[in-house]
Amino acid sequence: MSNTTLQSLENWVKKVAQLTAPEQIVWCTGSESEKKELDDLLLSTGDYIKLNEETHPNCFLHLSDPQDVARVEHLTFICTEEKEDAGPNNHWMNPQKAHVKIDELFEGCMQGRTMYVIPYCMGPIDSPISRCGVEITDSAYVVQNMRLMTRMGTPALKRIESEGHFVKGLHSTGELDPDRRYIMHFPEELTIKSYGSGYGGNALLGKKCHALRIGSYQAKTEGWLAEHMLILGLENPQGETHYIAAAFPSACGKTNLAMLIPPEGYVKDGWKITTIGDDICWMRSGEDGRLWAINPEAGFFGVAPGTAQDTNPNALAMLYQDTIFTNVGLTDDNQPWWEGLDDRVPVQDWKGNPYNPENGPAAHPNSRFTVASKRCPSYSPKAEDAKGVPISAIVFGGRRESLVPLVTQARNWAHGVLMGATVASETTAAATGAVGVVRHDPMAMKPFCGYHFADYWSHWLSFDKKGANLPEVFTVNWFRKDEDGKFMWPGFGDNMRVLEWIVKRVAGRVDAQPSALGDMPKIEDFNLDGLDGFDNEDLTRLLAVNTAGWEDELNNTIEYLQSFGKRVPQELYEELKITQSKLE
Ligand code: GTP
Ligand code: SPV
Ligand code: MN
Repeated sequence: MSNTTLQSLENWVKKVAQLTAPEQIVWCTGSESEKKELDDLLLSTGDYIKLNEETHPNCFLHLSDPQDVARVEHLTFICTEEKEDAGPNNHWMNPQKAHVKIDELFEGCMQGRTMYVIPYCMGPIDSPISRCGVEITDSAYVVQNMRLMTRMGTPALKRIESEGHFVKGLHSTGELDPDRRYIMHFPEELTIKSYGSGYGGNALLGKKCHALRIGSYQAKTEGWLAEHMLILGLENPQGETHYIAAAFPSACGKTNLAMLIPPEGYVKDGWKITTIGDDICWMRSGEDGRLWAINPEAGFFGVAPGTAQDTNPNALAMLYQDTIFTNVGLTDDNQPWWEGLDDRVPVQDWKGNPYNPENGPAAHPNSRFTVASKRCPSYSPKAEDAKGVPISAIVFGGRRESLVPLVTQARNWAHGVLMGATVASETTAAATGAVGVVRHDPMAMKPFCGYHFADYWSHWLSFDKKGANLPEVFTVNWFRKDEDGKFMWPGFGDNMRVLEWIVKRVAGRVDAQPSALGDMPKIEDFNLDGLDGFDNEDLTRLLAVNTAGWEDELNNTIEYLQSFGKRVPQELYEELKITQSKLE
């Protein structure tokens, strides 16, 4: 009996089985009994540690190989026929060579293992914006994560069969040897091959590999946008909701902003934030000229450290049930624990060793939780809406301890695209390599754009056409530090104050203070009520433009843009010149 009516899928699975030689093949349906069986299997193999059933029912801890705890950008390749199409922003390999290289690793790699076939849909099953894929993997842990992160199983398979096409993703954990590890993308073949890692973005192929790298390539070809953005709904006391999409690099605050709970005074006045997504946003122009967005994911793969009652209570509330924790510490009564959670002292660290602060943190800095979106108290029913939500504002940001002001509004769309293209941010533990180094991360897509950045910027600019009713664009920075290395802006829930100004600007309810970088809040329009230890003077400092510093930054930006060669749209240079002349 065949497993699917789609011959191309059946054939591909057969071909992969011939290459990888699994002991058995399981087609995932997404059923509850299948979930239970795999949980039991993972417990029996030691890949899962059962957490305290009273405090954390149906929650599990997985500890990765210590050499496999983050994305590996130096082993991630975009394999297009022409090298130039991948651009200087990507590592490139000739597709024929890449297939040979990685297929050698896949050969016989599933002997004695089970091969899981996971049909999945990125986005609501009935949305025209959604796209489907099939991931083949030999990791039951990956299956359980995909179960939470995507709409997987029979409904997805049905959609794939009726559409007749899908993104092919082949994954094996292999030997977890960093020297035998590659994450390869073949955008022109809508294919992904990932070998040698079981972690996050390297292994859950629907996420960064499909929804961003392959997705951005498809988006460019078909006229839409696949972005590394959260989506939130902001309801004001008048009952109007504005949807905001915001791009911050990995581990720079998307999950936190997406689930923000406003300060007390705001809640009293009737302000409310709802969550559509925390990591990825697919947008396209609607008939009304606006950009309409969906969250292609169905779950959160969020950073654990720093998640606490006073920073992100909505996130914490969803983590007491049906959650997979990866690489966090354990308390003496088997509860998950990470730095910043509370003042209990854990007994076990993320390597499974007895906790000793001299060996470093209990939780790995990139330790994560995986949980279904519907468990989030602020999750919006609009996230399930097939047509998506209309975006009023796009926000770009990064982690910058100096120079970049709290908030700036772009003069127009082209200036907004420049703002996005010139974001630089301090690196974090979300990828292997040095942490805290400032690097350019345009639109927070440096590790995720599946093609040449210059073409990507042209694509962004192309949305400014007749009939378009585009979002306003802003830049923010929550991470300025003072001389003592302390964050100057309280951040977290208080970021609401910046969002309020943003939606008031969108609605034309408030004036702005022009600056060389763009429009900024007038001090008197910015709500600081109830904010202890932060006054107008502090705000003035956070909105100041350091002319000399910005002259350097812009010179550096020009050099950066020039490194992308002739394909860079001239409009970006023109906008940059305008900013430079305003600085003088
Ligand atoms: P990815 O899942 O890697 O894409 O990360 P993300 O962009 O969703 O980042 P997340 O919200 O998980 O935040 C990463 C880290 O930044 C956490 O340790 C947070 O506690 C911290 N953080 C988030 N928002 C703020 C803020 O407003 N101020 C400060 N100081 N830290 C923040
Ligand atoms: C990121 O690094 O931006 C993440 C985590 O969201 S991962 O899924 O590993 O890419
Ligand atoms: Mn991310």
